[in-house]
Amino acid sequence: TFNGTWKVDRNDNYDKFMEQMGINVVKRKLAAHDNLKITIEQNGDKFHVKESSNFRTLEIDFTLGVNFEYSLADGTEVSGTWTMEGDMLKGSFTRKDNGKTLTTTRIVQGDELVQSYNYEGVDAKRIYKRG
Ligand code: MYR
Repeated sequence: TFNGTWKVDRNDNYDKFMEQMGINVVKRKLAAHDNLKITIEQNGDKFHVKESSNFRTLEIDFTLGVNFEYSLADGTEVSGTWTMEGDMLKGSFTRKDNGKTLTTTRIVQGDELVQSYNYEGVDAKRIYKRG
């Protein structure tokens, strides 16, 4: 289950990924240590996610398979969907500024939540622990 509060523990190739996203080095340095914490509440195909970091706090609701809008911490607007494939959440989000697609997955592995990201050929991961 995805339910619970998750705190980022470590990143894998996240700097390169953010660079591919066009984020400048100053913001990347801050984002690498953003203290991101997400609280996930799943009820069937409905999700409520609370996000807090050094940049902001926000809450978002989405339903699997239903398109929604989201703004990344740097203000980049995307729209897309999460779907569930087996035990994995799969997200596909299109940037409004350039039409390019960011894909992401979430899976619980042992006591960790692993979120992977892909944008224009660059893969990254952020790994969370329960907190
Ligand atoms: C949520 O489930 O937490 C809300 C929807 C998230 C959709 C987009 C996730 C991609 C975030 C990428 C951040 C990378 C910034 C360069």
